[in-house]
Amino acid sequence: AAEKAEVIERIKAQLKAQNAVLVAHYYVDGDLQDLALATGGCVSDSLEMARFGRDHAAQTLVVAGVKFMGESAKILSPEKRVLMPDLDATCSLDLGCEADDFARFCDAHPDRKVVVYANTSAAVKARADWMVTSSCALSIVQHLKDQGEKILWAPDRHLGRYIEKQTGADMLMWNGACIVHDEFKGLELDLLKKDHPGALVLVHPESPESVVAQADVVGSTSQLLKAVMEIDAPAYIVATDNGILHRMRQLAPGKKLIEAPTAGNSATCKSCAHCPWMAMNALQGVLACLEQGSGEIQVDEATRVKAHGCIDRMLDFVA
Ligand code: CIZ
Ligand code: SF4
Repeated sequence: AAEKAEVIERIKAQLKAQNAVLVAHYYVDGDLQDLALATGGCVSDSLEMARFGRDHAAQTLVVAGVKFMGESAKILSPEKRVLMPDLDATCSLDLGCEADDFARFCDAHPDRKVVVYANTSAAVKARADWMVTSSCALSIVQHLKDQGEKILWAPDRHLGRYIEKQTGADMLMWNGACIVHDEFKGLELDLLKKDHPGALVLVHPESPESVVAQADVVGSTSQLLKAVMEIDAPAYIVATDNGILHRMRQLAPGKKLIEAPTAGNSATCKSCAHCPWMAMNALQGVLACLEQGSGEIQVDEATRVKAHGCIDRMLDFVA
């Protein structure tokens, strides 16, 4: 514990000396979330992390999250240095949607508007017309449908199917999934609900259809957090990465939070819904990237400018 306190003090000193700010995702270790807040940074979803970094006066952004989040921060803030504790921290959606394969898919369907989820590389965003996040995906696809557009969607098939069902849009889908959310189980959730009558079921739309179908609230991480704070219920069953429970407990103290079941949930494994790449973020890594200037995110300028256009289209739409 003494060692941890020392690492925290050294990070604080480095942040100050280098005019740097720490932004953390809801899914990373609670210590990192607390440190981000204690040092004037933020804890939020991927979009808010990028926006916060863009609007902050710091010259260096330390992004505790996964690679596409660091890239998004760099895309919005090219003049800033963006560091990450571990550049190997990525995402199954990003990994499963390689830029050249994706470009071929797009080339084969030139009649469709290309809409990609935030969880993609800068190179994939550069090939897209629109980027969306889980909080605005429905309204943007609805808008495109209303304009008579057909859509090419990538990479998360569960989120895509949910949007297709809600909007009735014509969507051709890439076959990607989040390895964390894909593991939530509808049958086990149904049984768990019977044990907790009246519990509010909160589901991230990267989850399978059988899980989304049982939700009281379907939404992005920020929307699920807001639901716990604002809606009264005897308990809340949460179907998203369990890293978010740390912030939920802080913002809604005393509320009963229950993790939604995954296949791994059993007497021996009660909390399997945690992203292995988010888990690569640690205090030591934050200190190392600040002290050594390691883990810097680079995005080539041509790619960055194109990807920026696709993110800006969304930002203008939600403004
Ligand atoms: O599942 C993720 O990685 C999410 C929800 C990212 C984000 O904050 O948009
Ligand atoms: Fe990607 Fe899923 Fe991890 Fe989020 S939780 S970074 S979507 S693998």
